[in-house]
Amino acid sequence: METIHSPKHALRASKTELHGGELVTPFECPERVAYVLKAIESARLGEVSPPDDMGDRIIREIHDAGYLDFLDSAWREWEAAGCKGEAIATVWPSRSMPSTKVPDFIEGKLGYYCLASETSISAGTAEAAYAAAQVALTGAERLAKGARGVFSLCRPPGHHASRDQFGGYCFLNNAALAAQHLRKSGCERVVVLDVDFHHGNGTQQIFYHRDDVMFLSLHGDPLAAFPHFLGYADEHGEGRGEGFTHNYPLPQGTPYERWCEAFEDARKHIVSYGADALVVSLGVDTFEKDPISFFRLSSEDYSDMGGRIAGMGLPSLFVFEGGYAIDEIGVNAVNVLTGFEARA
Ligand code: OKP
Ligand code: ZN
Repeated sequence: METIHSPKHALRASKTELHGGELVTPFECPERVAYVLKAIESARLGEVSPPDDMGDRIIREIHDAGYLDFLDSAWREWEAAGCKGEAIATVWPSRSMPSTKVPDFIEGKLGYYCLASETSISAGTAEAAYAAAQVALTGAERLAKGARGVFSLCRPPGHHASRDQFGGYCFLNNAALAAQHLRKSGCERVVVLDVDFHHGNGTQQIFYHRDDVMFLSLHGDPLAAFPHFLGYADEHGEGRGEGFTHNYPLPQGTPYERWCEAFEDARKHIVSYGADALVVSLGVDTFEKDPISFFRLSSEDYSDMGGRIAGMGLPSLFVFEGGYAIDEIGVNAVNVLTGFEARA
């Protein structure tokens, strides 16, 4: 299987994550990609190629223009305001002050365009996010040209990024961009299956009113797990999108057997939808040793997961999302891909 990868991911090297009331070194760090590349080599998964520059046409279809301008200028404006640390949102248009005005000053803009404050904006963040988007779009293009399986080794991740908000380590929604590119390249129906431990709130929001992209997510119950405010079982889509969103919130300690029951239900929806292509938001933070998550999958389980995904018989693009147990992150991710290839 071909991997698409850009060294520009390293431009995203934030030094601070607001975690437990402290500023810690972010879990979502550049070393994650190094470990995955090492595992790709050890497993002889296949070629690692740079992305093409696919431009910003699809990015502008998925994301809000004001939000994209904000991402481009946020770091400059933060520095110009004399701030010493990285850019962290501190005030929001929240339930009791639901303004839709976009403030002029960077402090207000940050709150307007941010959905969770653990994620700091640092120098180079926008450039890295743009490179990750190109990695996703290039993978989608390979699929559109006939590939059976492709791995877009995106970093930073994307599935928490909505049309106009960043957070949860995500800035541009790589999986949504890939799905949209597939739609514009001849696929009538596309499925995004999100197997990251966290609910893909951004992807759900982006496609919530659409029937041409089905979104399904298996994740830690939002009552207990980030992002807390989306990802419940009663969210099924709206308008034309009614019936095209499916959520599987799962409890603390979920083992692979329980995860598979949810997967099999999701599989039935995917198969009866009659999709032309599948985008997998591939996070491996469902791993038993993940430092910020609470499922119990083992390294071997990921091989089986890849086989099950292959069993649906769809051209599949794997878009990398989370996974923070970095010693095992590479083996776990690559196990999904080799498991896919063994049964594809
Ligand atoms: C990104 B991805 C912990 C709360 C914030 C953010 C998790 C983002 C996960 N103090 N956690 O889905 O792997
Ligand atoms: Zn995650």
